[in-house]
Amino acid sequence: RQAAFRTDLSVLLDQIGTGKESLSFMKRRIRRLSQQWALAAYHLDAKLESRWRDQKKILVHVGFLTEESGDVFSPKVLKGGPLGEMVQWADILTALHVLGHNLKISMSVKELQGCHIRVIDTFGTEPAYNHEEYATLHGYRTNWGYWTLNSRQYMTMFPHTPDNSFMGFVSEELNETEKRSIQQNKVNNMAVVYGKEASMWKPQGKEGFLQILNRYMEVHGTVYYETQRPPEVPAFVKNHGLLPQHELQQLLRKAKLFIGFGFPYEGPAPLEAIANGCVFLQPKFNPPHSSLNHEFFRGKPTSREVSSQHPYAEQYIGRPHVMTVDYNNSVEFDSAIREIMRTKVEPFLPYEYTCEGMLERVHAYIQHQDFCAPEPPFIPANLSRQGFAAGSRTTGPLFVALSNTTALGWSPSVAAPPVWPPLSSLRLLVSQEGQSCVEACQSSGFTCEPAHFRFINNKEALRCLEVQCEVVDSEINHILPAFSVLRQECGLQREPLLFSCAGHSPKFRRLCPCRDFRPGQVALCTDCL
Ligand code: U2F
Repeated sequence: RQAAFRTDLSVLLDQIGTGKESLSFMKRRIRRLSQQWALAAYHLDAKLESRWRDQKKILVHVGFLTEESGDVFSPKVLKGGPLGEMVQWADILTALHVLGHNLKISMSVKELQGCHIRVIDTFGTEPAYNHEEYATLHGYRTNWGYWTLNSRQYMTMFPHTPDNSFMGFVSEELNETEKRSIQQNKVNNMAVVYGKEASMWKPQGKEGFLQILNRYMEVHGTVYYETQRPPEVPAFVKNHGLLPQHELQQLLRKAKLFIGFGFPYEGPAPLEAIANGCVFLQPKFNPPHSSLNHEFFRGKPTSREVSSQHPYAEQYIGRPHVMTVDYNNSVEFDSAIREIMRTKVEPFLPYEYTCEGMLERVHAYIQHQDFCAPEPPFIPANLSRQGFAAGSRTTGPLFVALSNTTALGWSPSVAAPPVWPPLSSLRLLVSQEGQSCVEACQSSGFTCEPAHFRFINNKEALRCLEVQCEVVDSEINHILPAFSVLRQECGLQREPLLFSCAGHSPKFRRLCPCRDFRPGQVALCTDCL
């Protein structure tokens, strides 16, 4: 059956049920954003020009709210506990409903049946941690992960490593009139602190920079409290208590600055602040935080190095909306505050965090990602130098673009499923020693595409790149395909589940399958829709 866009959310709201603060929070959010979703559905429908979309039966098992999991979230909804996960789940449910799929919502393990799964995984799972046997043998076994899935079955909150699929969530969007009125009513010396729980207000050395901030600005907070002001919150702070989402938005509309103290990591609030015309000021982490050196990330199935409180804001948005500074350097901090008071910024929301952007992405995943069909072996029969259009070799990384599929040995007689993302998006690139494919692709303006590894994991790719190989081994190691310049050793990957954008190793240069992406939508290549 064909899926038809839905703009009426009442059936969804009924399906979610009642009886928990977490569910009420999600329903309030869905109601509040309903018009925005309807408009997005209308726009995407027009953009897709009534192309066929399969209607799928989707079971959404809200695992973190089940009794079986202990449901630690629900009791803290009104007490400053994490809301980011609820924001995301509310938005996923809405997106699936609006796209017209046949949803069943499960809140109990009893209702789970064997099915094709996708896992909502906030911080992501890298391939080395996902493969049970490899993780166990090589020290990547953690509390989570080792489910031996295709790593793209894990869906994250931000585009961390492209080894996983980026699911995301949405933020409030403003129309032109609202944008104008926000800019007229901005209070230049008003700051809101990021942190709804008192414990988030006691990072080391905080007194210093809060004093500096208070020298220039009126400081507001939305910290949960029961009866008295929490001792962690200084007396000069105007604390509003934990606010309902729409009231927080109103506060952000007036404020000029939204300031983070280092925790929580990677939440939705900075995007909401930036969307409401605030500058987000956050601490740089030097050295970066990771599962090796920080309690919060310990046991998480990733080696990702977190360079600031919100690396997405730092890397994908940046100045003038985001400023990432060293909070231990009071001169730098002081001048950042003064700069923020001087600069005029417009409300900004990356397309991938709009309702339309999220619908577009989820639509593409549902329509094109298929983890069940076995991938036919790729035989680069007539792969030759003509198969690759050579790029510039003299400067920068080695770089070639695959020109077309026939040259790669896809003969039309093979009944292969269509490749997605399409092969036209592939750009083969070689990383520097020690560099991952995430970084290598990013530094050339592309993104790593794990689905394309199987096309470049062959001797022909090495030959086209003119890599000197004394030997070419085929091994099980998550940094392969790669080669060592010094030893002239080349290695190909023997276990497709270990193809990894994130992997890197000091003495190896990696073969990286990069691809282009649509402006503001890193999950999708130009021809991906
Ligand atoms: C993140 O979870 P948090 O819930 O700590 O993330 P926040 O960025 O603080 O915000 C989540 C939502 O809380 C709302 C706000 C955001 O959409 O509008 N809110 C509110 O309703 N009232 C208020 O007074 C203040 C905020 C992250 F999302 C999780 O994945 C992580 O587990 C967690 C820890 O790193 O951080």
